[in-house]
Amino acid sequence: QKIVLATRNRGKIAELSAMLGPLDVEVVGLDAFPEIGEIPETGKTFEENALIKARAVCQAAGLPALADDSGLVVDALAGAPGVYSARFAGERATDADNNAKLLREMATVPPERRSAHFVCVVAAVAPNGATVTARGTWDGEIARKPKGQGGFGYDPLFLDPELGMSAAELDPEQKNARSHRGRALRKLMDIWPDFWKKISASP
Ligand code: ITT
Repeated sequence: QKIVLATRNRGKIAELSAMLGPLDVEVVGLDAFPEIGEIPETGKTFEENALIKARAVCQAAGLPALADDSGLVVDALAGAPGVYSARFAGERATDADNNAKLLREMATVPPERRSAHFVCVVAAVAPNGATVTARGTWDGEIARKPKGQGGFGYDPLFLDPELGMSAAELDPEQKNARSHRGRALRKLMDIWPDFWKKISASP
């Protein structure tokens, strides 16, 4: 059985692919479906957006699809950038643009108010309508300057207080073991057999 990974974010593709090994499914990338264009993420929650992406790709590809909607929630910024994390500095913003904006907005925030967390919701949808979602979070703090070369997105600015390292300083296995995406994926794996049974059932 095949499943389409409904994301164009290379960082997510690397992390999700590495963790999907145990599921005994063939993971197909969106590259195999050039006809699938931008999917408007109109939801107000991570759950809504993950489902929007998984449903759109499932319908277009005619195969089960797995989507990830994720982002950084910063307490001192009243939860921003949240579901707008990819577009924090504008519609075509790069990771560097977004990180620069985050540093600017946090410039005057004292150490004791720099708490934040990452959120990841993964959603899988099958052609017969079977649906499953799982959420993971990762608590940390926003650094004063970027550290580390690994990961993607806001990783160089996200400090894990227990390790005293940024997410970009962790190797991929260490990051997956602690991250919002790793936690969401492990929860998904727990409920996967049930979902897979529903996939083969008639609608
Ligand atoms: P797709 O919709 O194609 O999956 P996207 O990058 O637009 O790709 P999102 O809308 O879910 O995905 O935005 C998530 C953003 O949150 C992402 O671009 C990063 O900036 C940030 N983010 C999510 N997970 C992260 C992680 O593990 N480390 C660093 N930043 C992360």
